[in-house]
This record gives sequence, C-alpha cells and structure tokens, in this order.
Amino acid sequence: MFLINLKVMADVPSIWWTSHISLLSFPCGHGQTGERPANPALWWVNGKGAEVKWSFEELGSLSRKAANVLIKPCGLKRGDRVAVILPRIPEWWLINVACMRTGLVFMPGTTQLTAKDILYRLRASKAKCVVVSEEVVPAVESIMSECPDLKTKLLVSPHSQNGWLSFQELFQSASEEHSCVETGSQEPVAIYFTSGTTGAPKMAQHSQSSLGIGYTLCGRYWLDLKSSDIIWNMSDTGWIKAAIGSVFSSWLQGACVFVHRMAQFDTDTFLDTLTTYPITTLCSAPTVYRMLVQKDLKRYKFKKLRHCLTGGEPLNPEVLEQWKAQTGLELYEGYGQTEVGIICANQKGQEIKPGSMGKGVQPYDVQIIDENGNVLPPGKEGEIALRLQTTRPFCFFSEYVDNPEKTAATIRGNFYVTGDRGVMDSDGFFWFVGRADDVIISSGYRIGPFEVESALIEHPAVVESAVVSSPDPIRGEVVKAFVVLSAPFKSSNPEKLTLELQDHVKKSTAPYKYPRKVEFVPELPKTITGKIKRNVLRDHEWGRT
Ligand code: BCO
Repeated sequence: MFLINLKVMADVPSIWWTSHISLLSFPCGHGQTGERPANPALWWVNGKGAEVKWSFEELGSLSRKAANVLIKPCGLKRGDRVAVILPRIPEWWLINVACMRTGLVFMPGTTQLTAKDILYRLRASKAKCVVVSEEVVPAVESIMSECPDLKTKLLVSPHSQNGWLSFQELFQSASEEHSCVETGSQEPVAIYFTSGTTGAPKMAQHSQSSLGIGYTLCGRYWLDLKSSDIIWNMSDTGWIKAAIGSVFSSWLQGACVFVHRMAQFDTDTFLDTLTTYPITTLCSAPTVYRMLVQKDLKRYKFKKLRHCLTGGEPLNPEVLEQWKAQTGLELYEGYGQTEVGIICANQKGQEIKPGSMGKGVQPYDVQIIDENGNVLPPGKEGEIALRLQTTRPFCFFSEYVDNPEKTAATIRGNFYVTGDRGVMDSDGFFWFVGRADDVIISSGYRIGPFEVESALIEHPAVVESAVVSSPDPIRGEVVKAFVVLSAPFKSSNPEKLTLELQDHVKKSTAPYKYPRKVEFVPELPKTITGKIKRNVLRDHEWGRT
C-alpha cells in the first residue's frame, strides 16, 4: 500500500517526492539535489498568443481547487467515474490531477467522439459526471436522457449553459484547501476505451499503481527526462499516450509538459513550434514524422530539441533514416498498448536496428510465444507476449471492466498476449509483423473493424461490408471498406457515393475511423457458415497470397 505520487508531488517540495519514489526502489537519477525544477510544470500555448505557465506549486493549488469543485458542487464521491471529453486545454490537466486527489476514476475521450460514442461510454461505465467543452455539449444533450446514472454535467467554457454547471464559475469560488484521499495501490485511477476485433470498445481499467508508478520507468529510460527537460507529446487527450507523455512519466521526472492547443494538425505550425519554443523532447506518432520528412527540414533550426520519440504504430526504417539525415537526431521508437504501457523500446545509449522496435523494457519479460503459450526461439514468428509472475506486473491494467471473458482471453498459460505478431532476433531485438486479429492500426489509432462496419450498415446504400487495413505511405495503414450495395444504389456514381459513405461514418462514429478507401463489390468472401473472411480481403490489399 502506498500513497500515490502526482497528487502529492504537486503539493510538496520536490525533495520529498524524489526521495519518496526512490524509496520504492526505482533507480536513482537526477533531481535528487532537492532543487525545484526551474521549468514550469505545464506550459500551454494556443498558437494565437495565449499562454499558460504553471509551476508545480500552482498546479498543486489549482488542482486542489478543481478537486473541491468535483467533490462539493458536483457531489462526486471516491470511486465515481468521470468522463472527461476535452481538447488540449489546461483544465484537462487540472481535472486529471483533481480526480487523483479525490479518488475519482478519470475516463478521457477524444473530442472526435460522436453522440453515439458518448452514449455508449456513459452507459457502459455508468459515469456519474461528464466534463466537456462547448463543442461537445450538443452531442451530450442529445443522449443524456438515455443515461440514468449521469448526475452531473460540468462545462469548461467562458460561457455558461442552461442545465450545466460552469467549471470556471465554481473554480473561482472554490477553496484551495483539500486533503488527498489515501488511495490503495489497486484502486482504479483511470479507464480507457480500447477497440478490438468484435463488439464495442472495451474498458481497460488502470490502477493507482499501474499508471502512477508504472510510468516512472518509462519517463526515466525511454523518454530520458530530467527536470530541465521540456517535453512536447503530441497525443490527443483521449489516449493513454497522453497519460504517459503528458502527465505521469513527465511530471514524475519533474519535467515540463509543453502543450500546443492546435485544433487541427498542421506540419508548418508544428515545425514553427519546434523552432520557437525550447522543447527538448518530442514524442509523436510515426505518421507525423512521415509527414514531416516530406518537408525540407534542413531549413528549420530547432531551438533545443535533443531527444525524439515515436510510438502507437510501426515506424518504417526509411523515415528513421530520413529524420536523422535531415535533423541529425535519432528517432527512438517505443511499442506498447493501452493495457500495458510501453513494453519494448529503443532507448538512449543502446544500439538501434532500423525497423526494430528495440528490446523489452523494465519491468517486463517480453517473449514471442506460439498458440499453446510456448516460448519460441529467436527468428521464429509468433505472438508478442509478456510473462506473468505470481502477481500481475505492477504496471498492468487491472481488467476490462464488466468483461471477465475478454480479460481472461488475454492470458495464455503464463503469458499476457498482446494480439500483435512479431519476431525476436538473436540479439533480443523485437520486430513487429502485424496484428494477430482484425484490428486496424492507422496513424497511431487502434480501430475496430466492427465499429466501422456498424456505422456503414446504418446507411441505406449498404447491404453489408467488410472493413480491413490497407497499406498507406503516410498513415502506415488506412481503413478500407468493401461494400455490397443495395439495389437502389447499384447505379449510383461511385465517387459521390464514396464521399457520402465517408461523411456518414464521420457523423456516426469518431471521424478518425472513417474508411479512407472504399471499394464496391458484388459480394464478400465468406466461410461455409457465412462468416465474412476479412483475412482474404486484407491479404489481397497487402499483396499477400
Ligand atoms: O484526413 P482528413 O481531413 O480526411 O480527416 C480527418 C479530419 O479532417 C476528420 N475530422 C476530424 N474531426 C471532424 C472530422 N470530420 C468531420 N467532422 C469532424 N468533427 O477526421 C479525420 C481524422 O483523422 P486524424 O485524427 O488522423 O487527423 P489528422 O489531422 O490527419 O491528424 C494526423 C495525426 C497524425 C496528427 C493524427 O492521426 C494523430 O494524432 N495520430 C496519433 C494518434 C495517437 O496518439 N495514438 C496513440 C494511441 S495510445 C497507444 O498507441 C498506446 C501506446 C502505449
């Protein structure tokens, strides 16, 4: 049992929390001089002149105020689930820490979620509170009558709305006095919705131990952070990568988290930001680096950049080499999952084999196993798996909430199976091969084909569809839909109908899932029992026999 650290470290001199963490037997590093980091804890800009800088002390007092908002006017109690659908605004960080202080379970979601996605999340989780920005209000309003457990709607906006509590107003009058709840290591801290081959997204629950302590190692070794560093982690607030790079791993090292509000990704703004601000550490999806190396990077002088990281999808060796040739900087790939964090990585000081995602990282024992749970020798392809000791590794997710079958399905013998296929070479380097199931990894997003097929079938033109991955030079892979048309649409203009279907999917579910490729086919390949053979279509797309 231990008290968890971020909520505490925001309150007390850094000497306390560095020694607290080393008490937990983590390797000692920097920051042990007891000096407070010179950098702010959070440095936020919106690209239009607005800027917020909070020291760790300010983060402490402001998050105590935010905790009082959640507990008093919102009436939330320890263990309640809070859905937080906010863009990259400073309040996201405050509410995140406030949930830790109060023992509330933080459930982040991207602002790309549609009303249908939000309805599913609120109902499945029985969330007591939803926290949103103005643009998400209409979606919540349209479905809240179907969410009997939802008690509180909190709006983060300078404008108030009928039926919504105003975070800004309540925050102004909230007290700075708040005592942290003393949470246990296995108490839930966050829930992430994660897509699989079938059904709706599962709720992967993390504990105080898995996020709070698990990511210390990642901050120290993969991100190589010190209190003098300023890290810009591009990930949207809805993904675990935001928890890794923009909260736990960074702040536990005393590093400054840099945030650019950037509503729409744009390479010019991105590169200007690196030349304007003293960012030392950059973490972004391979798709972003693929977009960046299209530019003449030698024209840009990055102010302080020293360490570049990537993850969320496989990185191609050409991009690593082009990035290095143009910037002089290595690109360190990390491989992981929402459920288990970073499990393999190229780390500073170690050899990098272009195309490999590095070696297994502490505290994991990463192996390649066969379908019976036997460890395979180097060079043999199998499933990437993590060896389980008598207890689950402390940085593991706790379970898929209300889904013991899916939780159990991740275990094979003495191993947790990732669902990814790979090979380990004789030097212990891991090489990604692909998903063992039908999940699509596009631009760093994990997309379940069933979710896209369910959206497509709502359209009157679609009799049935099969959604698979298809190669793409920028996004690694993209969503491709094979669609069988209903009779009235068979003679429609294919280009026009493609756009209509794409638009329909963007409205039905989070737009990042929309099929960037659509092919109309007379029928889909099926087994004799009538099950669609997605693998046949996928193999065809990837030119495999
Ligand atoms: O590309 P299009 O323009 O055709 O479509 C885009 C958007 O325009 C569109 N869209 C967004 N909001 C919309 C909308 N359309 C209609 N209505 C709206 N309200 O939808 C498409 C969204 O695609 P996107 O998000 O990929 O956009 P974009 O601008 O191309 O961004 C590129 C990236 C690379 C910045 C973005 O894909 C990205 O952030 N990728 C990384 C995702 C990530 O962080 N993954 C990590 C997950 S955690 C993990 O892997 C565990 C590791 C331990």
